[in-house]
Amino acid sequence: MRPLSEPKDTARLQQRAAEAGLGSISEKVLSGQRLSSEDALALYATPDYLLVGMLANHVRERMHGDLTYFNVNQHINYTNVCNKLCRFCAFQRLPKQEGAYVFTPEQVAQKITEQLGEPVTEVHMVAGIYPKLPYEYYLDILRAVKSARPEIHIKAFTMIELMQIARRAKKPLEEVLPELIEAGLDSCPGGGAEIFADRVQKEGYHLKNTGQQWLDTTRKVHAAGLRSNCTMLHGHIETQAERVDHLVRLRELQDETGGLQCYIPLSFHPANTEWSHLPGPTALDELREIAIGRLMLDNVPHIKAYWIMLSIPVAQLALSFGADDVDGTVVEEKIYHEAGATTPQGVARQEIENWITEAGRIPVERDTLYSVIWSGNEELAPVGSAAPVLG
Ligand code: V47
Repeated sequence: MRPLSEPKDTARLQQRAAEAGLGSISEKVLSGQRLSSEDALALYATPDYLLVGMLANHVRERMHGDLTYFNVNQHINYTNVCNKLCRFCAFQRLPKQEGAYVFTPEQVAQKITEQLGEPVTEVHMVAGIYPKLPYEYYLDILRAVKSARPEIHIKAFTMIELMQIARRAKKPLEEVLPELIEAGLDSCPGGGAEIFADRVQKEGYHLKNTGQQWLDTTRKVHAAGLRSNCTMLHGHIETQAERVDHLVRLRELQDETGGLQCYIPLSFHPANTEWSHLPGPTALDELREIAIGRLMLDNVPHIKAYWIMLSIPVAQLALSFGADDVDGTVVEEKIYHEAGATTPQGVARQEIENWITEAGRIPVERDTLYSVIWSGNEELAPVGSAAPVLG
């Protein structure tokens, strides 16, 4: 097994980069310097995908060695009713549409109770925007989860949900967040960031928050003491320059707050959406997106290869293209499955451990805040410690 910080043969990497006209980018990567927007555009432009992956893998191994994180989690989507009409979404329903549902707090608690036999440490709870739901409903579903499983970590509510909750509370978010925390909220997921550029927001999801509102809301979440994740939905109508703009704005936010734990590039799945005519990204596009995310977001500790979206084989490859996390067991995923995902809706903990090992990496079970729960290598990642990040 390789040690966490083994010096790598960088000469071959440098030579390959020089041949591809990316010598100066490679030098920056090897010496730990920040890449510019122009560098990112050059990484998108090169046909040498493998080189981009090798550079990202260099950074991944510098930061995490072979350690690869996962958790035992479950998803609850408490309603699919939504008034935002996002063109990329297959999950949303109008209130009277067939298949529309809203879980009561009791039904939410029931979903948690059903998993009590499993070692679940996190519930990921997000949903559509249904204006009829009162402020109390959101507090009640948090309390329902905690009363069913007091020790579970609740990672809930994307920025648009938080904006809606504050609207229903008729109070500023700064006042609402402590009340949500009191009711059980522990952190926020990274979804809903989409692509920040106004052009894409106007064309694809004009009723939803702007990119600036997503960033401003996340800033408030971090100021309230919560950690969160971040995402970018790629492979639809956005340009490469708009992706770079998105990554740079995430990096600037992280310089300011330090509250982002993990970046997850989300591949657009077209089935059953208004953009079903678009092809969606290829596996190579997905791997390149993971790699460029790792290279650009030098201040975000973790890059997640969300296996539900990528498929397990592509997620395994992503572990050599910059990713050091694969999300978790998931249990009941709906958003991607409505949009044509053919992966299972959940896998056993042991399966994740096995396929991380098959990919030549060391599995480490973490909690939501990246404390080590179980370790495939106690020396490198002791149980109870914070996930090591080397540089
Ligand atoms: O917010 C919706 C996106 C997100 C589609 O924080 C779609 O740890 C592709 O955010 N094709 C939900 N994407 C998933 C998400 C997430 C997943 C795993 C971990 C974490 C985390 C966050 O999926 C939505 C939206 O941006 N989405 N529809 C679609 N058709």
